[in-house]
Amino acid sequence: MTTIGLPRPGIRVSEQMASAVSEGLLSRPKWLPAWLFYDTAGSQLFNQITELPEYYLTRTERSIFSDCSDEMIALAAGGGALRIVELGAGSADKTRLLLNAAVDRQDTVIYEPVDVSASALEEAQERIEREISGVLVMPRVEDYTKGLGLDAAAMGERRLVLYIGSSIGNFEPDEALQLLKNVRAALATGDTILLGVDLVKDKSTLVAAYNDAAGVTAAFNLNMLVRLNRELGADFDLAAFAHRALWNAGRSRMEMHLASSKRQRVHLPALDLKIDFEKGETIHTENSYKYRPGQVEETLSSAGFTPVKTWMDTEKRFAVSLAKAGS
Ligand code: AVJ
Repeated sequence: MTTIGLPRPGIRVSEQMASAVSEGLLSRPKWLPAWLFYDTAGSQLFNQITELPEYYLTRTERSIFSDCSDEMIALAAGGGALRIVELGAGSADKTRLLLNAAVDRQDTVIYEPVDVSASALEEAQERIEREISGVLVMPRVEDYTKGLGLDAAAMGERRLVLYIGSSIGNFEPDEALQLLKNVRAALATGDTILLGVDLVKDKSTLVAAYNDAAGVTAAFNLNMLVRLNRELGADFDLAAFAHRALWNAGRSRMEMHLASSKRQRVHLPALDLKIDFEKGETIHTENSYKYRPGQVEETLSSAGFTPVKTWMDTEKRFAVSLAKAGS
């Protein structure tokens, strides 16, 4: 039997984490939110994923930027000055290509990374101001999934919002649309968004990208349980859960799950919870939606943007779409 009671005093847990974990593990099927991946170890594992041979997303998007960033920046600027907002603090190296292109066109570029993590923002600010002269970093500690507040830009200055890396893929289609509508509402007519999305492709390429031979993605997925063990005093037996990656064609998404290899009970003392697992029962940890070519532009249009141009690699693995905030 699964029970829930009052959180045990003595273990400090954020309200957000406590409610997400108890809601998810008391649901059927069980789930945990993908944002839980990104503690310090998980962020390092994600950086390793981006360098794996099977994980084509990061290097494909980077190659699109290295070929086309000048054109992207010119179209976004439209002859004026640009200010660049990034949703998520950005692992910098793709963002750097765009910032360099902007610095080539104007003396100073204001870069506004938006992230919930103040430490991630500090790191990004330090690195970017050191590496690219001419960029002034103005970080914003904000949860952009709950709306976006931007100060008025200077006269004649346009904003370009970067939402790259297929981050939007973690959201359900209706949530993704709402997020883009919120971005539109924070912008002025003529401002632009650059959206990077992963595209539908053959199943074996997709599955390999989320189930690499070196096991880094498996470690990334299992790290969620390591985190719950540490932060909630839970007793997940890591050897009794296995990484699963599967392509859900009907919903056009890659899914990650953790499957229990036996019937077992897990205790989460910080939440005063006991959770039972059947043999083979799974915890759904992530969805990564894959778009059809053309679907990105449709979604942007529905959110109040006018598509300007979409760039893809020659194999049509990944798309970067620029769209203008309509009047
Ligand atoms: C950071 C959400 C784009 O969905 O591909 C990588 C995270 N999950 N491997 C993705 C992830 C498994 C990644 N995003």
